[in-house]
Amino acid sequence: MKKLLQKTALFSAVLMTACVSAENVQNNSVELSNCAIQELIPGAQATGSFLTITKNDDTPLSLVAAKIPAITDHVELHEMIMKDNKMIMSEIKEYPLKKGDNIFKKGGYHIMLLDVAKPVKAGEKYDVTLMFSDGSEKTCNALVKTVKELTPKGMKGMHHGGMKKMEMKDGMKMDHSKMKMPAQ
Ligand SMILES: [Cu+2]
Repeated sequence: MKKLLQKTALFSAVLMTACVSAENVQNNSVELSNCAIQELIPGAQATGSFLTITKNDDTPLSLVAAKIPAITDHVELHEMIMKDNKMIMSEIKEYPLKKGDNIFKKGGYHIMLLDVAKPVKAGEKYDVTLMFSDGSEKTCNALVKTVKELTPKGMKGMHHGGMKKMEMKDGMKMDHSKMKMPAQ
């Protein structure tokens, strides 16, 4: 019985998703800029996407997911948190947008591309689609940039403590094997 209920719930979820994507409503209250994806470091299977989401009004809206189908089907929203004195990446289910600029950048909130099975090289362009809590979407065409280009200026000079560890962790295959999420 429990299994049947689970199946029914799953089926409803699939139906709801299908409805939302069929409508494909574009969100008019947000603008996307500085859309970028970090090049894939040889040997790595994960990288990040960064951008600025500018919210033009006060209506409550959260970023709930992102899609980059030309690169991978496994995309997550991530934040950086301090754990045991180290900066580590952690998945978030939603990001409530504030009015004005919401900045996703290396070392902070970011869109994580996992299980990447193809090269992603500087100069290429890929669509990044953001999905919001009201069922709407917004797409930007992101330019692939080098690690150096995407590293915030303040981070480069920091050679001590957690920031360096964080910089080294970002985008490396090793770290993602440790952060397996339960299947949803
Ligand atoms: Cu991440």
